Amino acid sequence: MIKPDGVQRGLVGRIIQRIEEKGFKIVAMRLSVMDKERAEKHYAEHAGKPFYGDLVEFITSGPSVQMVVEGKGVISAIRKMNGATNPAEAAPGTIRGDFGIETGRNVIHGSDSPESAAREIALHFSDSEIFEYKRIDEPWLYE
Ligand code: IDP
Repeated sequence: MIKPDGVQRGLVGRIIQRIEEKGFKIVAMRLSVMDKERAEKHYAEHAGKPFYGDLVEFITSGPSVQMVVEGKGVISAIRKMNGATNPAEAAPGTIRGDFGIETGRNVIHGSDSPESAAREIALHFSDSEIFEYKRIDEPWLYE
């Protein structure tokens, strides 16, 4: 997910470009303003933490881009591409390292396990919004 700060700062194109150029396939995508209920479910694991209220307020504050991205090793690769949660600690070359300053405005979210990906995909997309297709470069990406 490209968070509302990423959308407001005009970073959507550059972030999607990184994902596509890496070779990952976008199989679902939407721009929407997340409502409070969906945001609370999305971040349920953080409920009760001191930053939870601010996080829900921020994530619902404007349009964000939700995506389902597919490819071999995609979960760990995207988290590496996103960089450390705190942009101040994120390596240059990562999205947060290149585009962010503070943890509460860290531009992008990526699922951290197959289980959380499945839960988050089900929360944000219906089956009919997720597309199965071949990218023409797949034989040049996979041995
Ligand atoms: P992640 O996004 O790198 O997986 P998590 O620890 O799962 O990091 O935290 C989810 C999101 O909650 C972070 O991306 C960030 O937006 C926010 N967050 C986490 N810790 C803090 C904090 O200490 N202050 C403010 N926001 C935080």
